[in-house]
Amino acid sequence: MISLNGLAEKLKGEKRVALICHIRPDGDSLGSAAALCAALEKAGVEAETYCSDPVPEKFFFLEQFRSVKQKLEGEYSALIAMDCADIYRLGDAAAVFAAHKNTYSIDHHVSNSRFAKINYVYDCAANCENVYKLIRALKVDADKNICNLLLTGISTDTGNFRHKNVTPETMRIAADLIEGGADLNNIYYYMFSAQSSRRAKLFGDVMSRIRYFSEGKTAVISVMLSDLKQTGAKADETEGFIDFIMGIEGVEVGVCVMEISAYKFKISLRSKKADVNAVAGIFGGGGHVLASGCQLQGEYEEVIDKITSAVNKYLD
Ligand SMILES: [Mn+2]
Repeated sequence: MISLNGLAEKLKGEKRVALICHIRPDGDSLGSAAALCAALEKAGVEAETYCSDPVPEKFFFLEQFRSVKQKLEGEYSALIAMDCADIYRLGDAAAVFAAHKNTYSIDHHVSNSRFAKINYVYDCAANCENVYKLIRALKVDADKNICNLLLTGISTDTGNFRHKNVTPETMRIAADLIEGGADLNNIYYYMFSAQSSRRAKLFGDVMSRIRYFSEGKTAVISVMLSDLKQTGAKADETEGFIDFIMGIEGVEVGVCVMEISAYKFKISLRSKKADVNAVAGIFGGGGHVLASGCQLQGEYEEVIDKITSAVNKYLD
């Protein structure tokens, strides 16, 4: 794998780059892309951020998240995938990316498929940790804006420093970012606490129907399209639901089954120990050992049966 210094040198030589976030963008993908975008501009490289899906409004508390483009226009000397484990995560940009001569992937997923020409993949809590180190290697000043963007990614990918993926290095980097002017309390408010009354209603509805499997070791929540319709909440407002069920006594694995269209479900998996990256892999998905996802098609009960049976095989 290319070194951080090697990567910094190569990036400095680029003329105009697009930093591509994954579909259904999260704080880490957006934060790592926007922070690197700002840093590259400081290093004299023309840079912009792109996402094939619109950025959810809850991210608009930081200016840079408002300027993420939904179109790739003109010539780019390089395309850079941020926080994407495979090329399909690029959404509409996947074809352009595959056809481009000069592509990079900067990521932290163990399941990363090394789909770019140059891959920097380092397993850590958030891709923003990688970008923090890359910005240091670029030798540009991480201003308050950059610090806020990076801390947003670290905060969101660690459940605000609650998940098992947090390491001493995560905390050291976070400390540096706070020293650099990042406002953790503000980030926490917009990322985890602020919610619409529609989301609060959806939360109540979904939690009133938790289902248990494997003697209570697996908890399953389901978000159906009818739930979204009845409450008026949006699919991206369900973030954090799955973390709530992980606190239930005896629960080892949490599953969120989200209906995305007729007979099509997006599955999110969280685990205290069991390898849910392997579980997601059975269905063509992936992610991390303790947090992963996949998609399943079929009747709702059939999907529940498939995923809970697969999880059961990986429980002790
Ligand atoms: Mn991430």
